[in-house]
Amino acid sequence: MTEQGKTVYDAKPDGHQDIDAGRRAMMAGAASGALGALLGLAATPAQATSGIGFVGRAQAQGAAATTPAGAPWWPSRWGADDQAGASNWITPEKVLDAVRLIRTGKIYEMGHLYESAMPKFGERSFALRIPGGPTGGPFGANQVIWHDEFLATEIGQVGTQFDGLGHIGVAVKGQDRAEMRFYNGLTAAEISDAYGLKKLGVEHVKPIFTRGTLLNIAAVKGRNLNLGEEITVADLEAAMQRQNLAADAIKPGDALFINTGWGALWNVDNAQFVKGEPGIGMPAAQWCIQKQVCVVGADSWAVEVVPNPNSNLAFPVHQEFLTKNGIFIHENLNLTALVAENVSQFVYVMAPIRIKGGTGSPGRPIAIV
Ligand code: UVW
Repeated sequence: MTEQGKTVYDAKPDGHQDIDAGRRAMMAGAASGALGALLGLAATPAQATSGIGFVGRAQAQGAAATTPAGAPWWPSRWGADDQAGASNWITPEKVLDAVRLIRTGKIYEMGHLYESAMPKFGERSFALRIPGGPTGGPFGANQVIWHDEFLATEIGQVGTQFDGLGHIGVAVKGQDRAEMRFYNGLTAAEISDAYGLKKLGVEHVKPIFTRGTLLNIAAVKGRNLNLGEEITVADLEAAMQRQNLAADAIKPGDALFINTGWGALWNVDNAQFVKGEPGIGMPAAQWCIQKQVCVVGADSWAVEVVPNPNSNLAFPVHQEFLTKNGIFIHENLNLTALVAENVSQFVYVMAPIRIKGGTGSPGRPIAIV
């Protein structure tokens, strides 16, 4: 609803039960393309071709009370100007607490190789070229030669990727950029720019050195999880019990990782890997938020269940974590070595690359025990 030209949001509690008819129309409209098919969004042929979206339907009904993702979520707990989100948890005290988990000094890789053959979401690409061969030289009496690489890619959104706060938002009023809201309520009108985000770029994320916990859900189930299989709160708690982790083993500012077994498809059946995935749903996401974690990661490309069991929703956990709570998402992790050695807790180290205006970061996350 608007009041003197200003949008007013009802302070409804968080949740997705109150999706109105306009929103359903929006999701149905989105379902017309290949992405809609991937997400399992259903649309009648008439809806799919009508172009009826959230704005048109909502205006027609005089609705638009809350945001499509629930009540407004800004200002953030770290202040109205914050752009670092849950990386604010990483204080010197937190680092010293994490260090106590290091007993042997052994380091585990948590990322995959970056290569063009890796599975990629949608039409994303990764094209590496070494011009020349060698690129330069020979020069000087010493005949120096060198190689450079040229890389064309969605640098923060391919392979093992750390989603930043400018990656995901909520279109509150359809195509109105002044009402496309991101973390801290920042709008697309304020932050979007073809040459890099003006705010919420990944350069604002502080280096992360914290306690990490890996919950092996595949071990709880005794099998790798299936496409579209939702990980519940009961699954997370069963994994904690199975791994002899106390109920308070995950502390504020910790990172949480989930092994689904979906990673077994990486570079084995890439078409299946990106078709959908098992992952956490909204109740499990709320569980993570209550634990006040800094990062949630998994051996899958979105961490959350795709398609969502509620066929009206597309990537709601992304919005819940990144947009509303400033919690980072670390995707396409390689958890094989940690799982093989039954490692439950470790130090997690990830310093996102400071790509000015970037939506995310590649990197080489490690676990230390
Ligand atoms: C999207 O960008 C929609 O997904 P992801 O963050 O999993 O790459």
